Amino acid sequence: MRQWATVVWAVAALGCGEDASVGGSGGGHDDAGPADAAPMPADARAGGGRTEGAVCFDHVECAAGLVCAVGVCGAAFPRTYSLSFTSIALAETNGAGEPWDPGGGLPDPYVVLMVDGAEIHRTATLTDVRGATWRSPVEVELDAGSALSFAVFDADPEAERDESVGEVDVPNIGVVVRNGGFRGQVPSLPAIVDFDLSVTPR
Ligand SMILES: [Ca+2]
Ligand SMILES: [Ca+2]
Repeated sequence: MRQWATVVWAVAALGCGEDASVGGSGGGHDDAGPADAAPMPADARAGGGRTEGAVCFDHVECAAGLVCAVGVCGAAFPRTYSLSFTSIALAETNGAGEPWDPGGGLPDPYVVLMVDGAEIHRTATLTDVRGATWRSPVEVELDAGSALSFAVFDADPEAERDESVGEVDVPNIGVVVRNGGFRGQVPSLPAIVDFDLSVTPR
């Protein structure tokens, strides 16, 4: 049986500037697997009751199970979404508390996005930066059972392989699409100070 890591996510809702902290609970952490987040409550952005086809400006105005896509409430799934891993901020040292590069250089981050375990996008690798931003959206069809995850790496061209900073499972995709994305911290991965994955319906 899968065990959830004990985590607390700080998630900012897109478009309205609100911050919502969601507390998680659970048992031990499976060190071999990706970092998990506790599922957010399904009614986190339950909000309004506008039905399919109604005009909208924000997902929260649409009834549960719908998103506001190009100004009209429509079924959240299945639907094509634009995913964009827009930024990451890394700590001064890696997860082991050591310098990112032999000799003390800054990290060289890139991020791999996955749906159901298959890579769908890889950002460019940026050199010697703790804070990275990208503009490289990718479109992908998601359904209610899609498993979205991402893996963060520090490129180490002189090493045998790039350094894995961590892998994160995105919880509760139905809530994430209505929040417009997934962002915050990964308490079980202290080397990741902040990240922002934007999810926009097409
Ligand atoms: Ca470097
Ligand atoms: Ca490096």
